[in-house]
Amino acid sequence: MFLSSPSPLRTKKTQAIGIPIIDLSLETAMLSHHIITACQDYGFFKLVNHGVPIQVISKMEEAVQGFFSKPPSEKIKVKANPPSPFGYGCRNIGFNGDVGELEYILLQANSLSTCSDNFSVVANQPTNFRCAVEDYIQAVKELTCELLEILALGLSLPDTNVFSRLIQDVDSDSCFRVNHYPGIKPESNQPKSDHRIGFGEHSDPQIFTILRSNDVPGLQISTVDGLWIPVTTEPTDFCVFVGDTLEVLTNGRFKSVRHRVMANKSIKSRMSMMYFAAPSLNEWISPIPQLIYPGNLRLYKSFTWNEYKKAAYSLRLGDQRIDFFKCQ
Ligand code: GA4
Repeated sequence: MFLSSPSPLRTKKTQAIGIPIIDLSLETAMLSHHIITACQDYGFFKLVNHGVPIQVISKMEEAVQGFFSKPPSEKIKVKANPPSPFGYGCRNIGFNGDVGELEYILLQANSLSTCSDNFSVVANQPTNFRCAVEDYIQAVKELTCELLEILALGLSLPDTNVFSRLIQDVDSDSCFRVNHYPGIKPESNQPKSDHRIGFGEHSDPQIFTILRSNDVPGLQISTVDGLWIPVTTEPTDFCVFVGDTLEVLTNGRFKSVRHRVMANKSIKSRMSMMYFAAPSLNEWISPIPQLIYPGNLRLYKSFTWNEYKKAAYSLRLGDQRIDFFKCQ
């Protein structure tokens, strides 16, 4: 069901903003209608009753906590080696000078243990790390496919696998990231400014992002008219983000959501884990023909995911990279 957030945020510009909360256990026709509305209006929704077992989530959390609690000298051993972004990173985001108050691991989600990009991270952890990550990725991948099929159905597309087949591709370029925003040490003199950035404003380049975090706040999403809304999360729920690629595939009907994370102000660490569902590198991305019709002209050119990804890595985190792919 499409529930309104329990305590809607009141602002000067709008009366009340309720972040969409979607209950996956509801009946499909209603569900697809509500997911579509959320993707159109916010490019974002919270997902409850998603069916991913809590044990899969908590095993994953324990495994990554083990990694981040290692001394910096150990973590540095598996540091990302540009031009590959995969591995451990601290403060630096991408290759063009973006920074944030976090450390992270970024992994290829496909063929986790055999992919050479991941090798140093995965091979250096206890075996339970690999199993926990593999089980978690498998569960959120299945969930993502289910959501994408519900979307295609709701859009009345003749092929309900039109989106999900992109991430089921054996060569899908999906990735998995865990962000750790360290807590403030009680005795520290760190400035208490409200504007420090944990992860700067951006939209995700992929199709869909499935995020799960612990209960430490920080995530904010931007509305279409540029208001920032804080998103509170329950450790058992997921947040779903429309990425740039889904915006293009739906010819702009769904909007990729701009979001950011403010630096952690609490003593407890914030930990978030994201599955970024992406096509294979050589997949062509173009607006689906059924979503182009008189009065709704084609908005985006065709390009491969590889071209889009290259553009993303050549620009800054906050750039509107999708604008470079608009039709004249
Ligand atoms: C944002 C979404 C994912 O975290 C990510 C990020 C990637 C990175 O951190 O390496 C990017 C960023 C993200 C978008 C623009 C480029 C690429 C950093 C950056 C400056 C893994 C992704 O795919 O794009």
